[in-house]
Amino acid sequence: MYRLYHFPLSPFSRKVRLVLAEKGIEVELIEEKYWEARPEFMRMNPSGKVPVLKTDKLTLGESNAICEYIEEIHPEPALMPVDAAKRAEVRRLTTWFDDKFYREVTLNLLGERLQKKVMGGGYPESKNVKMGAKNIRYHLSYMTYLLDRRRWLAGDRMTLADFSAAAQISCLDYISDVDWNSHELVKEWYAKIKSRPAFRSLLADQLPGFPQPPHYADLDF
Ligand SMILES: N[C@@H](CCC(=O)N[C@@H](CS)C(=O)NCC(=O)O)C(=O)O
Repeated sequence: MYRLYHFPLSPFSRKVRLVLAEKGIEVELIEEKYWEARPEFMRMNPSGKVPVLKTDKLTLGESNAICEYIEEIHPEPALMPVDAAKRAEVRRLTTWFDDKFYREVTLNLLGERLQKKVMGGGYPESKNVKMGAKNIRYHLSYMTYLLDRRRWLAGDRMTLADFSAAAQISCLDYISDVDWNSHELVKEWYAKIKSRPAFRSLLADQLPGFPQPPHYADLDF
């Protein structure tokens, strides 16, 4: 039995939820307000970050450690290629979205517009929001470059890199910060991934005080 301590609009939690759902693994979701630093949660993961996966045998933090653990225990359907060079490309892009995209885009947009309010951390800093809005264009262009050459972000098969990207982008789509009209290939890619059964639970997420925009759960957005 798996239990996942998560936050609905945490991209890293979303990536793990997508991997579990894609592999058809049942999970009990426990919403964790990580900024409250609950002592029991801090004991489980001294970094104080979500997600944390708990099984009968272990308690594990760090989304990629969790995803690769799940991949090894439940190899089908595979989200990592067999070939070492292809696996390296998946890891490069997973890190791109978890690190670069998260710092340059997600923190500046979602962090300012939503996380600050949810955590009671004050008003959005407009210079950060502007920076996030500028940076997302660069990232969507890079995704377009990749998708012009490949069916999925890291190659011809869907991998963890696609879930890593979709997890970040779905959070920004929840606050209507993705300009779909200017990035047709990214829109097609997102429509494909969004229509997978694994995405359903993310599309049902509701954050009190932040209603979903109508297009968010619409598969023909
Ligand atoms: N590298 C971590 C990042 C997780 C992360 O930053 N989660 C955020 C929520 S989206 C968090 O818990 N932040 C709390 C903190 O940084 O103290 C992972 O991949 O799991």
